[in-house]
Amino acid sequence: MAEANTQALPPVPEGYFEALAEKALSPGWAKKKPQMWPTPRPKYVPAVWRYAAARAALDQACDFVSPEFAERRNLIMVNPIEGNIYPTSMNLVAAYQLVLPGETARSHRHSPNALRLVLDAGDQTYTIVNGVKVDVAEGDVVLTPSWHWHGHSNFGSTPAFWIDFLDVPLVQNLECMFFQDHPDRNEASTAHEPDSKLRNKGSNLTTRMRESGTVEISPGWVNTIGLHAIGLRQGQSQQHLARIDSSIFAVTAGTVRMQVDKLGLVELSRGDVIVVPCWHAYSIEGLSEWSQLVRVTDEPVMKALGFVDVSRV
Ligand code: GTQ
Ligand code: FE2
Repeated sequence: MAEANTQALPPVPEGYFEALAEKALSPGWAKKKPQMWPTPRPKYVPAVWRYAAARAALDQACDFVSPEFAERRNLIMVNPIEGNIYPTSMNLVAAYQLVLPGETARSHRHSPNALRLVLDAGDQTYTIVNGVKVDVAEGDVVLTPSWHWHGHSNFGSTPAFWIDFLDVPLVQNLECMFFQDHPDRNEASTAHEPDSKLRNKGSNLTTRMRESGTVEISPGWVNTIGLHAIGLRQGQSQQHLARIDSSIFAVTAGTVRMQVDKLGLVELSRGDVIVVPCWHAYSIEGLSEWSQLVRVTDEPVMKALGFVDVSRV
């Protein structure tokens, strides 16, 4: 549309654009690329990670990643787009983590919000949050909101595997990153609260999912991350149009079949993870007698900022 006009305009003086560039100015009428578009254009892609593969690789890592670094013995689910080295979705990162019996991961706190979804853990496995020892067991969702001290200990005899979810990519983009190691290296616990508000027991979530299908987990406890537990009976399914938030799903029971734009059909079982970036329609169907997923999203960020899908209104 601008072309017809440009032809009628006088020529641009010699060296004009070069002089602009030296002043760090760029002509808005001759952009190198458009900066707005009609509907979202996600740069991240749908992708799947398998628990069995991650677990085998973590087991292997024990030979060369010492307990000293136990808080870093994790495998980050890096979205497989060109040049990416970290985020799983636009605003979130997910990682499989292993804490062996007898290990304690150093305590620290950071501005990013974090949570853990426990895949496998035996007795005597704890997260210490702000001095409170919180038990973790299979299926639990344990929250460590922004700037809460946290460390992990496995005093039992079984390896503990969980998935961490953090809003680190969001915090990096907002440039509000703060991080501190705990002065005592491992924070001593001053209380033991197996029923801490920060812990959503897997067994309770299952009961609630069986009653009402989808359950919102700890709404409002973490400002940036939305958490839902989804229960599906065999053959039960959900269809979702493209949406403005991005989701990471982890299966916590049974097997589901998902259909995702640009990815197609996949089957996912306990511990498997899939990322559905914004603006990808998807569906989920329960294949087992009973299946469960946890959906981790940046929905609260969109809501808080007042952004909505205006394309269908
Ligand atoms: O859960 O706080 O995967 O601090 C890496 C660093 C998880 C966490 C990771 C962390 C955490
Ligand atoms: Fe942390």
